[in-house]
Amino acid sequence: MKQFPTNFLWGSATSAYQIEGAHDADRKGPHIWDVFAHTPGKVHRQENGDVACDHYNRYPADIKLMSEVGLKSYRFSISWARIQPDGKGDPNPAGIAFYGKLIDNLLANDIEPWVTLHHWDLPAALQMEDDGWLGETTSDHFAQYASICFEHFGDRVKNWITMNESWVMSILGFHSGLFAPGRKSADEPYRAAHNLLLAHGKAVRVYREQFKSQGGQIGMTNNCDWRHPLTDSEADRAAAQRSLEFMLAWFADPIYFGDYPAVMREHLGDRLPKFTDEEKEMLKGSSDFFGLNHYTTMYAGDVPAGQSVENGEYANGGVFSDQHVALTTDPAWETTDMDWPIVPWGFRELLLWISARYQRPPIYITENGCATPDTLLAGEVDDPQRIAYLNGYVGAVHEAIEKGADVRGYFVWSLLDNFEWASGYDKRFGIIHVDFKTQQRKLKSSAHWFRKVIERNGLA
Ligand code: PNW
Repeated sequence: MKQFPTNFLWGSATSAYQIEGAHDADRKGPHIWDVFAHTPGKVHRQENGDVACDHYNRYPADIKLMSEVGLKSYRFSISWARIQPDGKGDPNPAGIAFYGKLIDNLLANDIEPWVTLHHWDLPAALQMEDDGWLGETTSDHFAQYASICFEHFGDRVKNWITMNESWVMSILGFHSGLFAPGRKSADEPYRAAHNLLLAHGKAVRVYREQFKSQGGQIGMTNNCDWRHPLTDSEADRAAAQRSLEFMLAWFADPIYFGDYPAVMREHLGDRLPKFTDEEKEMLKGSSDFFGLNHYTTMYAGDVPAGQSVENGEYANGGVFSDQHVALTTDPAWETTDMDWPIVPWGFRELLLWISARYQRPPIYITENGCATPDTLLAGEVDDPQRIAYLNGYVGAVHEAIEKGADVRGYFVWSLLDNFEWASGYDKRFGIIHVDFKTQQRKLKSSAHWFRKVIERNGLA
């Protein structure tokens, strides 16, 4: 029996746009994902989050299901455009009321709320008027919005996450253009990332200066794959290290050390924005915990300077060329429905890498999970692939804890099948099946498996 620490937190995670629906209810303003999804050609089969899981109306029933699974905590995100329809100014009472009821209902069911302030759904007005995350004023607006949330919910919410996956927002939003706002640029990802970091820093400053008495904790969540050296050569080992620094240390180094990794400053020169001394001071030590989302692993191979990596299988110019790294996978690895390789040991390696680099921070796994193509058989979803994935990855977390990492919680992605961004509704990440036509829910076999893990506080 693999037993986890007594107070280990077991939960599930979602985000506002992926589950809420009610896209224009109660004065909610449009955000960049509303606009992006309604732009032809951006989302698989032209799907969108207008209705999604209708969680905005069905949250009480969804919380009952969480109880049934035995979840002790629930990570969800607040939609900024419900709180401030144009991203600025006075709060919208209906938005405050909705999240207030959600939080109260969770607490009444003994489920601890973990709240993400920004899971990609930037109010569209800020995109138009302030140039979104490329603009210098958006981070101040974010701190204002965060302050409203602390003021209205901080008496009951003790765990705050400022940003979800700044890497995804920067790279998929500003390099590949696959996600909102759909831009394709070599330099903009670095500028967007810079403003996301400043926004995080400013929100944390507000929390610590004005809401300290609430006694909560606040941090950032970043996503990272494991990057394994393609060969044992020194060049490939350095390439894997570089790749991790370009993916994770890009965001974590400023928060733990006050500045970007040296290797990024060297490779990028003036293309990488600089922090002032004051900003470095503000950022250093600005997370009470290390939020980590993890899904997969790839090999990293060295690409000598001057040689293009445009043709690599996964490496495709811009930020990937900047690193001089080519990413590949092992064809023998099984993959999920997202085509992401299933490599549990990579999770252990990544947790140990984080633990070593940042002096053993408290880590919360704020997302881990997989997409599998579910079919209903006699009304039931048996999803042994998801159970095998979760069993392997939760096992890897256990190994990392045994080897000294301070991992304190695990949130499965996701509670419900939901709107999987550019992939639409095809990709099913939930431990609870959702029929999007009837909005019926059904616990999958992975939910029953997870309930047992939670009850035993560990793996059999
Ligand atoms: C995360 N990548 O997204 C998000 O936080 C969730 O909203 C999402 O549903 C989940 O993971 C599954 O995709 C990611 O390309 C999207 O590396 C893309 C990547 C990583 C995470």
